[in-house]
Amino acid sequence: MTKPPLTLHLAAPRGFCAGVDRAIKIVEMALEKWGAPVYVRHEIVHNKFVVDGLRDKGAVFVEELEECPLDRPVIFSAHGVPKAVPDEAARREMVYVDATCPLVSKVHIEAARHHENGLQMIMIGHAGHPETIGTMGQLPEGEVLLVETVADVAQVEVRDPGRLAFVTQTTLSVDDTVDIVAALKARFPQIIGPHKEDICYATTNRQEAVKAIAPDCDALLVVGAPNSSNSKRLVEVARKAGCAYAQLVQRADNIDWRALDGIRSVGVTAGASAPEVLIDEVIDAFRERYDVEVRLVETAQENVEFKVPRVLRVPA
Ligand code: 2E7
Ligand code: F3S
Repeated sequence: MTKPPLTLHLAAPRGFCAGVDRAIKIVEMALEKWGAPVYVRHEIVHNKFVVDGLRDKGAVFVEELEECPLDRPVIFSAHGVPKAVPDEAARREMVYVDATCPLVSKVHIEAARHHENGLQMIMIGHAGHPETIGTMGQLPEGEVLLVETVADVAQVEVRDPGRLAFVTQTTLSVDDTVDIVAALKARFPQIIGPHKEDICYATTNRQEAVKAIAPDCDALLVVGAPNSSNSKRLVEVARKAGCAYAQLVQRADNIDWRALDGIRSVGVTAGASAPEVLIDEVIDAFRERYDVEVRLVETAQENVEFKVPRVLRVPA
């Protein structure tokens, strides 16, 4: 039986970013240095395949520091942690390693600097996400107010409209954030902030690549996890850019083939926490059913790399 033709638009950049790469390497190095078990507070990155692989090597994933024994090392996930977490680990004299993405640490430092200058902070982010919890947790309770939408900006109650600064989550929708920042500046003309926002290079580039392919795709699949903020944003971007059917898939066996019935083109991309093997798996699944022509669409080249410490240092 002949297979129907299918053009597969493969987005680039896609998949692992520099912060994810570094965080995974830190866990692997910790396992080499200290042996198993090594504890990891929260999924090191939001991907089941990555987490399961590290668990097989001896990593134990927990949500709270209290779940870790005092005599084993603990690693903090790439998303960052509230200041109280390393403080508590130090108080308990635990060995800990911080795998927070350097681009998130930069936001933490900015927030602390504004606070020292007496400014109240507004964070643009998603409630309950670990990065938002970690960034807000850099400052005392009440010093960081959260806004998620343009509507929230109208409601937020600040101490002094003349003494405000803002930071953002790194994985937001670039376009939605433009609107929220504009609303903040309209209501609080003196607000201080980054040049645009704190959305990272990887988030920006993956959204741009999706925008480039979405209008040509009958369907678009984003390889990523349901708790992965940056991956969920890629689905939204695809829909907004004109692709009627955009879905998150964890791996090939998640694909709803019936929903794809009759398509002649498909887009494939992956969130920053999804390993390339899962993208290959998805492409192979299409090859089994279609006569696939892969078209790579590269909208940016990435050469960002974050140094992984050669030796894991333990805080004094
Ligand atoms: C850390 C940060 O693990 P992810 O899916 O995380 P998000 O934040 O998108 O849910 O992706 C990698 C990553 C992205 N941002 C890790 Cl702060
Ligand atoms: Fe860092 Fe951005 Fe990746 S904040 S972990 S480089 S998605």
